[in-house]
Amino acid sequence: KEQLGKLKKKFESKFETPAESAIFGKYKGKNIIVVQAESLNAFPIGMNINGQEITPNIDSLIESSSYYPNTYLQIGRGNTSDAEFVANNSMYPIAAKGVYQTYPDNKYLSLPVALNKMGYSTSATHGNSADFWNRQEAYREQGYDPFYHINHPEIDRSNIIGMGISDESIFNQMADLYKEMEKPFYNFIVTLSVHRPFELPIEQLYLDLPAEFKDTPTGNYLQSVHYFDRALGSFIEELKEENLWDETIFVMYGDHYGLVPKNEAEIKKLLGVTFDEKERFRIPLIIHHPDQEKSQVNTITASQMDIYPTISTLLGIDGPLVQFGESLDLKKEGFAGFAYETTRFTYFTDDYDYIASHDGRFESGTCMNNRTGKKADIEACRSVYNKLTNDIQDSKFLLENNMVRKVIEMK
Ligand code: GP9
Repeated sequence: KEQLGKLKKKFESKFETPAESAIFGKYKGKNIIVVQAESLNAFPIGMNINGQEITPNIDSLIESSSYYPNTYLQIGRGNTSDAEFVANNSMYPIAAKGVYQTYPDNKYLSLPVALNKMGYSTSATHGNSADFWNRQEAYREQGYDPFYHINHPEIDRSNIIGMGISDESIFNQMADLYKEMEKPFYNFIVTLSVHRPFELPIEQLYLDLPAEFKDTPTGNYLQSVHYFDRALGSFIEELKEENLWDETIFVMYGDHYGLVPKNEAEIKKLLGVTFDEKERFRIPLIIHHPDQEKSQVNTITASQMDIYPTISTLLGIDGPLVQFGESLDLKKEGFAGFAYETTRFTYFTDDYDYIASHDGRFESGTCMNNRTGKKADIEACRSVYNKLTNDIQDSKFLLENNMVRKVIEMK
């Protein structure tokens, strides 16, 4: 009870900031479409090979959106499903088999739950079977209904790439379904076509890559990312044609890395990119506000758990809410913290990175000064480390004891 009281105060005081901000509620009542892009890292964004843009549509979306190029993934054992959880709940995913499989029946205060209370229709879309990552079960308490999956009666499953319905087809079908959807709506789309081993049908290999890329994981990955980019471009066009674009907050981010550590040498050789842990964890985050015409590139260190607070601030969702992340329109100190076993308590900030040690002791970790690229005195990393360990413990406590909603609702 005492711990709950403390946590309640913590979230209440955190919430005062968005409530007092000038942008709080600026886009109240607008639709929201969030695209969680499968296996999309940030490094291909803006890349050009032999005069061919890898992501021409994402590049042009950035030209009229807010772009956060230093955003980091925060998945745990639930991989794609944990990215969904983190972005929509702003909590650390500490769970033995991923949050959707470990705590599907908890009561949550996720973005769809909060929006539902505000009269939004809230749906999720994923072109794979409903039970993958236990989504069918988990989506009930996450607040998505309906869930458009591969066997949903309103979904056409004739166009398949790899693990499920192609991105092009699912985007197309959703643009059609929006016409009849009760407004305002929130639709969360989890894409699928960019998935290992990144093998596309020959008709979808649109890029003409140099010979040395042929049959390499890197070449196949870039082809897949380019395919996704095309599908996304057509989707945005359709939203514009249906006059939904200016009525909608559109968010797109990557869930986790696609290529893996064993591809590091090949990526360096073909693209000149150092695919170390930090680069591997870096994903794109783009937020297009209704009527936004200008690009705003914000290089602050951000993370997937900042997505929900950013959206809740723009929409003016009433709080307090349980959110460990921060609204990016208000965030002053860059920060991304990690809770997965192998990276637990590692964090990145604009100034310092702390790389946790395997023995778990703070002193045996490494504190790096990002300005100099050199090792710093370990003490420079201590206070942020303490905050992160506290947040991870609080997140774990709330999940294990099913207290997310209770902590806010208790008197
Ligand atoms: C499965 C899809 C992929 O439905 O979300 O999950 P992943 O293998 O990337 O975790």
